[in-house]
Amino acid sequence: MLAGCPTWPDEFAEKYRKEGCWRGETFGGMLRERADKHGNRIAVTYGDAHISYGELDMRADRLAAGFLELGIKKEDRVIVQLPNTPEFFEVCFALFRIGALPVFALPSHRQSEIAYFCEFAEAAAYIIPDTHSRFDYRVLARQVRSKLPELRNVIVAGDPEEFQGLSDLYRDADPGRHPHVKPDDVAFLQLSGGSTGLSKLIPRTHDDYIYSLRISADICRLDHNSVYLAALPMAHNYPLSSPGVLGTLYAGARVVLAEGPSPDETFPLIEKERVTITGVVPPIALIWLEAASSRSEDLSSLEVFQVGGAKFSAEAARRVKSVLGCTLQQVFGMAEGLVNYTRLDDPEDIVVNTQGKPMSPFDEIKVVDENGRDVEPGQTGELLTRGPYTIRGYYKAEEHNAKAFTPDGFYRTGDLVKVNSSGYLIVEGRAKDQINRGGEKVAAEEVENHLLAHPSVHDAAVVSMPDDFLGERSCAYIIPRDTPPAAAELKQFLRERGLAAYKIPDRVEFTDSFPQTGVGKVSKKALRQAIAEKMAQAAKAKQ
Ligand code: AMP
Ligand code: DBH
Repeated sequence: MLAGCPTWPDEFAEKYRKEGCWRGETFGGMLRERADKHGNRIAVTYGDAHISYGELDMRADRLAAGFLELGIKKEDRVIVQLPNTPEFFEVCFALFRIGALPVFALPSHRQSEIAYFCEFAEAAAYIIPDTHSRFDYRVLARQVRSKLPELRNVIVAGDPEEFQGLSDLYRDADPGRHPHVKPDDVAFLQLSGGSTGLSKLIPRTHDDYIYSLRISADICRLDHNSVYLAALPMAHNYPLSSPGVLGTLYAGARVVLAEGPSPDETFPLIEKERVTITGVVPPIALIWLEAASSRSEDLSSLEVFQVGGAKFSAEAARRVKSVLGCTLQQVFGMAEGLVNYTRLDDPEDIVVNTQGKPMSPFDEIKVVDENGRDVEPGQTGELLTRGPYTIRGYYKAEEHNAKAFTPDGFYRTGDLVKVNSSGYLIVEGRAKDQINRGGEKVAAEEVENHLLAHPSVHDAAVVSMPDDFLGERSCAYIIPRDTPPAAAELKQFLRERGLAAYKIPDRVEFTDSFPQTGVGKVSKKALRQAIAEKMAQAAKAKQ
């Protein structure tokens, strides 16, 4: 087992095996099996390219040989920052096969995030596209390398310039040289949205993740004829696994890759490829609902439309069936594990008004008050969970783990929920210091720390403010040292520090002091209320 990764106590591991959750599969083996069984079937469609299971399997082996030749070893961490292109799969399966661990960075991450992942994970390699969405990742790699000269390998899909070209790494396949990879080995490190400062790294094993794929594929009724459209960046846990692209490959079905989630990108693909299922976040769902009536594409192949990552309003949820002509599925999940789904045959009331129920009968759920005591049934409290695909601790985070998990191994989700009489969860809010910007999670503390580095900032507090479109946006309250800097200058300062765009505060407010709680902490609740009231008044004045 990779050092620094807490794991399940033996009695739990035994139970999950005995109950048939963990079946001893690995990702490398899973692809091989699909390729052996139906090698000619298409696994991935990207533009006019159709890649079969057999080809994907072969290319992963050839790349695995190249990675080994570069000196990448079992348990080495490799930062993978690839958009929705076939290389994503080839790279991941090649790494899985040699037991090296992808760390799934998002395409929107910049120098601040990437340098931290490389340094914290002691990365053996960093894999990027040449350019994507008009951004040159080689420039980013240069910045990271100037801070971290010890980063050995920068590997580029496309024109590598001074770096290592990915396309030059495909060697003769030699699976006999692959290190032995066990089902209970960590397969990769997923990212948490973060609540205390920087993103934590989440160790997921082959056993636990493949179990989550199997039940997800089952609940979403994937079969060989299913076609999953990857509209969101697939490195994110939701489009990766719920059932996402990996659940789709698990089911032997076909993944269609979209560059992005806009109707211009996705609607023609749905029509052309006869897509049956896709997943988006609430703001994208609103855009699709708006666009559907005025567009001519035939979306009739779509059977399941998943919405998750942030709370979807009941009003919008109610419109899905009539506007898009398919079944809505709400998905409430987290990269740490637990995923809740509404089921495809659930009644309208459940589908519209709840965020689903746990996918596994072995998921354990508790809803507790501030003192950790169970609330009365139906009351709101913090959701705690434990189960066969929920981690027991973050990677190399002993101190944080002591707070984020209960002594008996329940993960404190930081989500405020209530459970209805049929066991379905309704998300009511959040106890963690995080902004959920339309599914993109922003840890307040991370942004505050960057703001505090500005010479004119005395103190900073970042909170959410309500937003019709994104659900929430971020507002930075600043106590300036003397003359307040312009808001635009502060935002530019954060950009120059290499912070991902979605973490740049949407609004900046200056103040002389922060409201305090009884014990003298900054009252974020009071700040949230203040900005919400200010926005409501401004909206009223406009009318
Ligand atoms: P992450 O830590 O980035 O994996 O994000 C997981 C968090 O996203 C959860 O703990 C929730 O706060 C939030 N989330 C995910 N799906 C939903 C949903 N359907 N409704 C409300 N919040 C959600
Ligand atoms: O927001 C998430 O992290 C998320 C949402 C839906 C997730 O990780 C998932 C499903 O698996």
